[in-house]
Amino acid sequence: MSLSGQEAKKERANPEASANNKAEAVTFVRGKQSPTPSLSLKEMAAMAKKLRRHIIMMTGQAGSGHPGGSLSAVEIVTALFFRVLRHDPRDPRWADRDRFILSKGHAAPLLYSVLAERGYFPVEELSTLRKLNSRLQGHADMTATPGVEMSSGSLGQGLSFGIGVSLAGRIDKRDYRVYVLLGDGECDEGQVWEAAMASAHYKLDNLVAIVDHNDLQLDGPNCEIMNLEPLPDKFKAFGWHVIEVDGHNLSQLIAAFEEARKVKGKPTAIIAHTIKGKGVSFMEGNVDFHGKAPTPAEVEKALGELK
Ligand SMILES: Cc1ncc(C[n+]2csc(CCOP(=O)(O)OP(=O)(O)O)c2C)c(N)n1
Ligand SMILES: [Mg+2]
Repeated sequence: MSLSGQEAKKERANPEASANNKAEAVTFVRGKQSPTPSLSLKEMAAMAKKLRRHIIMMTGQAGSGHPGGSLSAVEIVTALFFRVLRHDPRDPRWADRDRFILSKGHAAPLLYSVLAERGYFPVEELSTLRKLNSRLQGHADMTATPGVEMSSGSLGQGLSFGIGVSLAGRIDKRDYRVYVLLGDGECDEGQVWEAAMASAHYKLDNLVAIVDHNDLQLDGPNCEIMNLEPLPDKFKAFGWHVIEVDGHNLSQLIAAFEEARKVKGKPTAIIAHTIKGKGVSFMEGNVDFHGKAPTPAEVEKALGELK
């Protein structure tokens, strides 16, 4: 059952009463009333598998879309949406919510999967991906879909957008945090580095950039198309606190987000080393599945591997 914004506000005013009425365990993050389900690592790993299944089924049914870069960032969004973010799916525009901005907008199936599982809209709606009149288009639309913070798809813009949201929080004296997910190929865009420079200039310690460092972009390896390395040193040189993690390790991701929370006076970049197509043998490290949907036979095979 979904609650209206008004009811959701009432519940937040009396969180204990509402928590008692819920089957799920509720954690109150940073002293605020955020119904964040406290999933164990094991439950989060199961959730990650579920998201991968959604991504395969959605792109398979649509016959188009971007499975590779959606699969590589599954653990990143699982950690964020099921452990880190202070947010309330019943009230997507809550002014104090933490913001998750998908800059690599082609990974919309990833965003839709986690939003649906977190309760922003029904899971059944995922099957409408890329269909006429669906609110789940190939690239996300912040005016149509609850939980989508930015309309993205044109690469390179999300970090700049994040700076605006982060500065607004400072001006409004709100303590929300801003998380921006970038692709590594996306970091070829000059705008990313203008934003990197500005984030450090404004000492945006409420801003975290996560780079899904899967070493591949649309049609080949980064090192052949535009060498990014040494990526961590580049962010450091721009004045960022940098953390490198295995982007498929939920404990490392959660620890990195906690570390970022404690950093003062500078933004944090989490370089998440990942595998494009992670979880499906014939998609892993295979650039062909950047922007190609699995065939019905491939869907079946992939789902068989994701049991
Ligand atoms: C400005 C812009 N240029 C080109 C594209 C086409 N495009 C879509 S995805 C992509 C590759 C992105 O690679 P990466 O950021 O590494 O994404 P991932 O590997 O996570 O899928 C490109 C070039 C685009 N969406 N926007
Ligand atoms: Mg990439």
